[in-house]
Amino acid sequence: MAFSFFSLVTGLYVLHSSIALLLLNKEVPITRGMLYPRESETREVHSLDGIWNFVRSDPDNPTQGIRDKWFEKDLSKSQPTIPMPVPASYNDITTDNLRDHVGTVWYDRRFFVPRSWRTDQRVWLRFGSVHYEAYVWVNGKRVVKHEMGHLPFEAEVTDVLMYGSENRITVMCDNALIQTSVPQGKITEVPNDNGMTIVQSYTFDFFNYAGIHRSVHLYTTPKTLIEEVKVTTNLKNQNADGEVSYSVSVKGSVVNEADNDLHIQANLYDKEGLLVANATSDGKLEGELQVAEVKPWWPYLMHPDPGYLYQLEIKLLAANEELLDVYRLKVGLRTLSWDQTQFLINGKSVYFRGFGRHEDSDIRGKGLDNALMVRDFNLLKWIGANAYRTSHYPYSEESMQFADEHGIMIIDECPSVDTENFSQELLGKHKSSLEQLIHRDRNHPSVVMWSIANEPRTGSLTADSYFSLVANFTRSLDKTRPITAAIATPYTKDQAGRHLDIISFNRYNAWYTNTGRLDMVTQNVIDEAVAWNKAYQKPVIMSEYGADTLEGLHIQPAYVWSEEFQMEVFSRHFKAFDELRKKGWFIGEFVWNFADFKTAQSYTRVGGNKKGVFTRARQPKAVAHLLRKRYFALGRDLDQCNIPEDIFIYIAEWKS
Ligand code: BDP
Repeated sequence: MAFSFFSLVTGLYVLHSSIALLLLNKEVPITRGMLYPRESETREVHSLDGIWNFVRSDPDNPTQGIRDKWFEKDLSKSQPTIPMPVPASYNDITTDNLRDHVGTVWYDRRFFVPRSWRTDQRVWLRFGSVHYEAYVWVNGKRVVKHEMGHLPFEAEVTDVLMYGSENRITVMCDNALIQTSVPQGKITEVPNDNGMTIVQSYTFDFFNYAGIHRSVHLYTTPKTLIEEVKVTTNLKNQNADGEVSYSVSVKGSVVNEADNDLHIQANLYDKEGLLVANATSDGKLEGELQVAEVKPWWPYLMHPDPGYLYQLEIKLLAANEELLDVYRLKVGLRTLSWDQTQFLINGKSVYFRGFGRHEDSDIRGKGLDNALMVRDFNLLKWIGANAYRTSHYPYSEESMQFADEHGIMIIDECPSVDTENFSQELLGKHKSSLEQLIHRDRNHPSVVMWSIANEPRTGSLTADSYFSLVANFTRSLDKTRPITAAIATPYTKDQAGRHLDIISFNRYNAWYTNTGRLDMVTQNVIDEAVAWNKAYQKPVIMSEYGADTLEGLHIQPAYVWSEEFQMEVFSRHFKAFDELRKKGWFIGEFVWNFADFKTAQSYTRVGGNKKGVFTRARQPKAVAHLLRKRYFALGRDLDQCNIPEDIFIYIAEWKS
């Protein structure tokens, strides 16, 4: 009996390990180009944002539009259309059940291309993001297909455009998530009152908003163009001098690089527009700029002048010095380093005080909204945060630029959330999501860490080999930043931590475990953080903690869902964090969540997840004032920042 039980266990183990071994490290497609569209003396940018025409497909017949070739003429000739704003999620725009639509939807619009664009140049069509899968036609010809929300894609459309006349763009977008998409979901057919219906389900805790989420641009480039710019920076002599290394790749050169025909003139300007360094690469498309008396990029509250950015001007020149193309980007000079106990920026140890967030708001869903973005950064600065994690997918490029400007550090997360049922196909897509993310964000000084997943199911041996492959792949693309993942699997079972540089854990003491027990928070947090550190000997971050809170609900003594309870939960965590900080390897605290956000319908969610420190309308709950005091107190103690005058309101004269 004992023997057969043993063989059964061994058999299962072998089976499990062999599944683990089946995951192979296959190549993933590598992104080219995709520089953020910027105007220059050689480039023009036109926006295609606005009101588009929109059709939802019959959920039972999602490919009808392809078969019937809806892209060959105006959508309105095939189906009745409704107006739809771009960028925006389509879900909350109408008053009917478009919110819960599963499958494909179609967009189209007409646009003019000026006659002047016919000259000797190229035209590109670029999407900031479409969730989840997009097929794009211009004048009836398919120009690009892209899978993965929250990431940009583009296509050259020079030869399909009609110059000096009207053109049509058609987009089919599919929101279906399956077991091999990133993130994963399930599509099932279930009986309803009228027969059968298609249902989308997913385990992650935010609404699967879909549509054309970010801006659509047409832009021109010369025929021979700067296709890629990769920048790394370094500081030397105790941050007195700086170095910017750049490498450029060019598309469409008539002669190859080895012939020394093309070269780069790189100029670096400071904030006042003064030239501080320049170099002309000699037949090469890369080089270094030395910056004396450099102003390093520092995080908010770690320096009186945070987020200092230079402008790097890249000029592509022909052999005869003819200017072929110009591209400018902002550059922050800083160094990152890490070891078994700390994470340093410019040689100074960092303590992260931040948030997990969402791109989410009323009506627009996950659509880019500049007003919301600027308000969010004002709130981040008001509350004294120095960091956030782009939970649980890449955020807009515009927000990454804003974070650079304001000195907010970003833990940049790919869209893999609740990762499970590890398969070869999933691994390929997961790696591709990281490849696209790193390609997009590698030049941002604000990006200080890559997060390769949120709450993956890391308890199995398959997870071990899966995350070893994902982490090594990420390192192969960027060695300058550490890797983390926000883990909720208990440390006793976790198989992923050994592949990370920094351990992040999510835990909801007094909420999902020991609900309401405020007396069971502090010691549990300390014990768990200590255990993670002991297991892996790496720096530890608490990447999520919090409690759902209905704004305006007050109950004394504290009771779940009340503002008092949220404040108490936070305060008990603060106590644990201060104990942990003394140990020397605890490097950060991230509240869940910055603001209330929408989720799928569930009886545990009242109109969505209410763990926000701010409401969905971006107004503070009571806890925001408490958190503000802590974040500034930490800033003063650790980084000698100034405290805003209004942080302590007058109550009485204290007699000591
Ligand atoms: C964590 C998830 C996060 C959820 C949060 C919650 O990482 O996405 O929103 O729990 O339940 O497990 O509030």
